[in-house]
Amino acid sequence: MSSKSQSTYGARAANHPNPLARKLFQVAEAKKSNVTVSADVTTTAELLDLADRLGPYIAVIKTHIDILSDFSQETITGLNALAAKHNFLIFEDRKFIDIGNTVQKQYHQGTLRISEWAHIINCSVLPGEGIVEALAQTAQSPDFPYGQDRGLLILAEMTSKGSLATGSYTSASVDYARKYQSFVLGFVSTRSLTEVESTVAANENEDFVVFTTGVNLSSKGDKLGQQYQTPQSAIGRGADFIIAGRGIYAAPDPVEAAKQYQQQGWEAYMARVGGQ
Ligand code: 5BU
Repeated sequence: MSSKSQSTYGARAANHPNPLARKLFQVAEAKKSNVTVSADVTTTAELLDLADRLGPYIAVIKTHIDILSDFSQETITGLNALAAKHNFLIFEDRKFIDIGNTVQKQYHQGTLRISEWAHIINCSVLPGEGIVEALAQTAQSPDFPYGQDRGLLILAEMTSKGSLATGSYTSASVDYARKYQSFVLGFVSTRSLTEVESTVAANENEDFVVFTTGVNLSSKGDKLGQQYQTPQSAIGRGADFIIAGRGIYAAPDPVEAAKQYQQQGWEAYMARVGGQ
């Protein structure tokens, strides 16, 4: 695991060169939460209701904005207001995967206007280096209106059974993260990737943030190939932020569930940093 994994969120916030990574760690520290809730509901009313009720206990809300049946300006305004009210960041799990010219338009134009409201986005590196270069170019262009308040996670591994995001694909994810470090915050992966072989040398100050999906306290998987691990296991393997969907929003009491994931995620983190 990376030596940075043993540092506190506060220390990582203080030392990180990327402003959005600093903000992310500051939010985690301030709210004592490393929970990202995957709010996979299908109407704006449900999404905003969940965001408002779970807001105090989470660091990040993860959306799949294209599963909403009624996406509109109200969705954007509501999400932005709740992010400010509860001090959480918004991660759109859009998984861009196309040539550079297309993803630039999907990110910064189009119906969903993702750049307007999503602090964090992610992409697959299946298309090659150009996808990372293109998204970084858009977000770092002088006319991009959201300044340094945007960042990218590279989807380096997946939790689904038989995932092909392994081996040389995962290595290339690390290569491109290192090459585009000013825009790439880190990875969506099942573990820390510090030990993964890469053609690009690690810089001694690098501190990639690891988000791990497929976290669930009461289930081992679903009927469609999803594979779960617990907060303890994910954080023990290097996750900095744990992502839980159905484990929270489909629980009988989502607020109680969010508190439980928050507590377990925080205890596992405290154990990792040696109770500092
Ligand atoms: P669940 O309800 O906790 O299984 O939801 C998991 C969420 O994380 C869901 O939004 C997926 O699209 C997302 N996900 C995932 O499960 N596994 C992955 O490897 C990646 C994303 Br990348």
